[in-house]
Amino acid sequence: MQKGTFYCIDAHTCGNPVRLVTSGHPSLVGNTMSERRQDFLTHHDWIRQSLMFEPRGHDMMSGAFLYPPINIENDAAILFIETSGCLPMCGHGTIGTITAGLEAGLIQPKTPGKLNIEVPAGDIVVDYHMANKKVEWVKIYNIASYLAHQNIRLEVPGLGELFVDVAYGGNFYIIVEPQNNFPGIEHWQAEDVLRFSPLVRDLVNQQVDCIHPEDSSVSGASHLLWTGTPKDKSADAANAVFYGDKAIDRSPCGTGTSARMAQLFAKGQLTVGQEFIHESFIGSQFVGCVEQVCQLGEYTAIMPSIKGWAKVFGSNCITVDTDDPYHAGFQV
Ligand code: PYC
Repeated sequence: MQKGTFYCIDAHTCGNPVRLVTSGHPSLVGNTMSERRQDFLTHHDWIRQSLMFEPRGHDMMSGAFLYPPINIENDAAILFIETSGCLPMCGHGTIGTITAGLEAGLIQPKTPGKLNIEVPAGDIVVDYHMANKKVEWVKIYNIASYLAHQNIRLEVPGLGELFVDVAYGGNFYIIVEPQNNFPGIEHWQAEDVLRFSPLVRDLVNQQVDCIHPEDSSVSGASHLLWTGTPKDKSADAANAVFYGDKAIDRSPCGTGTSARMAQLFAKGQLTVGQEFIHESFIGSQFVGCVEQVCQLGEYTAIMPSIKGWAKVFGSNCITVDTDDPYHAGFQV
């Protein structure tokens, strides 16, 4: 039995995949994209699993659906899908979705060069530049980001004592800076990130609560951001961002960069208007900036921006048919 047929545009943002699904959208219930995200997870999650997990996807697979905006003043809404679920916000996913959506004519901007976009984490503004029908860059003015916890002490099996911070940039990030038992990401291999990240994540979630002050459906430290010295001297810092069960972001990670800037700002190491060039695990870069300061509940937060690029490299039509024993996808 045919469960669904999904046309997709495949792209990558600075090396990390973005599969923009252009047909087969389930209609979603809810007054906000956050409520619609919950509705998707409750009633339609098989679509995410079939399109993101093996054999149709892989550990790093990440994608999105474009929807009409709930508020007609806005240009579009995005629902993110990836191996670990539906993220409240995804920076590389937004850059890829906007690039693919504009190039394919799926987004009609009310004002050329500027878009107002609804995502589950809130409303964001996007600037972009297009030349010869190609999007050259996308700049996201992201949601309010803040440092949630500082200096949490952990005892990590196989590693020892570790001190970490937790900051929010659209997802909650555990940020690990170089210290006694972590020499910096430039001295680690991918295997180290994959081995220790799930252990650190479990320990942090046992020790502290991470709940968004305005949306309790956004909770739990889900991502890790291991920091270090960049390979390229033009960058300010390097990272390896771990997400899902086995993924290291190939892009510098938009929500991770937002969380990192919020952490550095709160510690007096970044100021308003200052650029922050973030290098990914494979050496690609995003340019971040602390745009302004705001209040989010009890927290002093920042409004960050992230600028990057994406390339569309193909399209496909994926069928999900129950005569395939692996139609629901699997993870190993
Ligand atoms: O760019 O925000 C991001 C992101 C989240 C997970 C992978 N990339």
